[in-house]
Amino acid sequence: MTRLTRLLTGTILATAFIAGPAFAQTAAKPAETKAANAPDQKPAFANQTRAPQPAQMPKIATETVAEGLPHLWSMEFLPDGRMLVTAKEGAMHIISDEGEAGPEIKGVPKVLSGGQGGLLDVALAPDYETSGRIYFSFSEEREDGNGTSVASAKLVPDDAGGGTLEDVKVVFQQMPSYDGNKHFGSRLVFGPKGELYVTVGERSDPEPRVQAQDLSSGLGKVFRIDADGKALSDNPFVSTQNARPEIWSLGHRNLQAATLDGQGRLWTVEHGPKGGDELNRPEAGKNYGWPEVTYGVEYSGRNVGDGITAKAETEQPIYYWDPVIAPSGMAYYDGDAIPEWKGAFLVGGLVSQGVVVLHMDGDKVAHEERVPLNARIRDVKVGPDGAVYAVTESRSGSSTIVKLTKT
Ligand SMILES: [Ca+2]
Repeated sequence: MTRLTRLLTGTILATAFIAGPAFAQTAAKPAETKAANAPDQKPAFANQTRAPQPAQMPKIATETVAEGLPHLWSMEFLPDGRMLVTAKEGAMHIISDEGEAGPEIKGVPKVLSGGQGGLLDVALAPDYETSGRIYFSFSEEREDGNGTSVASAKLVPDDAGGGTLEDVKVVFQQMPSYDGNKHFGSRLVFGPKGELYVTVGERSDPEPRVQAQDLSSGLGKVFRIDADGKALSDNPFVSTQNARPEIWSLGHRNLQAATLDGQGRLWTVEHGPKGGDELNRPEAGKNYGWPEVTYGVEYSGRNVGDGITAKAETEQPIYYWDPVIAPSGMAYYDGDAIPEWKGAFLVGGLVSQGVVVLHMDGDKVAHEERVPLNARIRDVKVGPDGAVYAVTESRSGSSTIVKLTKT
């Protein structure tokens, strides 16, 4: 060992020692152990990726509560405790308390279910108990291509465990249309004032994806609309010339996970490139970077654009994953049944085949925990009983619903 190396080693050791208290909690190992796709990229702050596992992790038991279901995309609990589910091919069902899918709900509009398209998210209107109205997003075939659209309808359940959608109206269309079958998003989340956040994708291909930075395009955005699909008057770009007034935030890739936190604020997890999935708390008018600024690399292994991970006037993700988890649905845990998870985000992973639990410290991630479920997870919800429910999907096109409880 040369004297210089010794000196450097000494310096590093000394630094690590001095920094000890600040990094004390990083003694626990991160859940992720696989090599990064972009090992030269460095996080912008501590715990922006590979946060350590928590010291205390609950023992989780799993129970399949429904199986043999069609290929589901999303799930929502009805006020009576039954589940309302969407199937990618374009069907909607109510799952009985016994875990049986009821007859197909009538009146669901035709959806484009090829590729990543289909019947996507479903959400109950805030006044569902009196109005019966639901909102759902889907890939819509259009004359000039296709795109993600949002419809509203009145769900009228029947005694046979099925029901009918009445007064179906498409209230919002992501524009422009594009002739592709990838990156449709989407999730629907009602905010505390009844505003509806709609997340979409940027349609993936090189030509449309750059429009994530373009305020005149609806690709790669989070939207904020009212119950009729109109822009809210206090949206950030209502007075910006040529901007689409429904835009809330920009620079997103493919947003398939979104939820409110305990303060009623929107959080999202988006599919990034290879090694670039990210957690954000989208704020009004802010730019989340894609495709100019991102962690990760193209599927080919090449840089995305200039290969930069930070730039002025773009937001750093609160957290990112390299390798990716391939996020689907997410939920905020405010139940009591699993106390260790109180205040955590639960994110479904398609590729990671389980639920990712993000323990927060304010608006930063303190710990990342993984619950392996050995199945692609398409959606995650917290039940009225405080248990966590994960929707699985198989490559052969069927789904189950798995209940997670603390043992
Ligand atoms: Ca980003």
